[in-house]
Amino acid sequence: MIISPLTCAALLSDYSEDWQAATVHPFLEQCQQGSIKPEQFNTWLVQDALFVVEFTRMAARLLAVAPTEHFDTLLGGLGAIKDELLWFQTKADERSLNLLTSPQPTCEKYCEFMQGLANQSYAVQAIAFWAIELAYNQGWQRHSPMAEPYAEFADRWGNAGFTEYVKVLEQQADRALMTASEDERSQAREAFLTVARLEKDFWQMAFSA
Ligand code: HMH
Repeated sequence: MIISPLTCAALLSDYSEDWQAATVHPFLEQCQQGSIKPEQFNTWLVQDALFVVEFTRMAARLLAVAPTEHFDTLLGGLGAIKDELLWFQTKADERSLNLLTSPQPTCEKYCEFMQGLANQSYAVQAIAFWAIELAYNQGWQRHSPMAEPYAEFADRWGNAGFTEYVKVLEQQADRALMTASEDERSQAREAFLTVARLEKDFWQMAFSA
């Protein structure tokens, strides 16, 4: 029997075009140039704050099914998310934006996808979690340095420490995939592609505002 390995690196190379579309977008290009319109940026900011609330719950569910040796990295990630939730509130206050608002359909779809992962194995959840973090790490990094006032946003996900964290998430996801069934591997592929599509749609949602 030939065992076909699946790794995060293989997903990135198998679906490089999808990944490119998830991490390179006019929204980010115009943040870099400083030409993005405030209502476009503010739409992203509010919707992403709503996204991160649901992402926090996804992180908690991931921790709940993770092997003990993966706790340290995931708890560090949850600590960063705690900081991020407060930071989003501060950024919203600075711009007089109300975060108690409804998600747009694209944001809602992304949140539903994350909720649905609750029924999936640790390996599938770990792949999705890594892909979500990598999308922002690479998306913001590829468009750095950014014009003010966007530099701190680019740095939040593009900084070297976050890059290291995402690399450890990749190792943990790869480790989980080593013992995954064929079914789980195909669900992991599916989850990766869904993240890529939803990331592209999320930029487009803000850009179209
Ligand atoms: C849409 N994807 C989106 N928002 C985020 N904050 C991240 C990924 C990274 O956490």
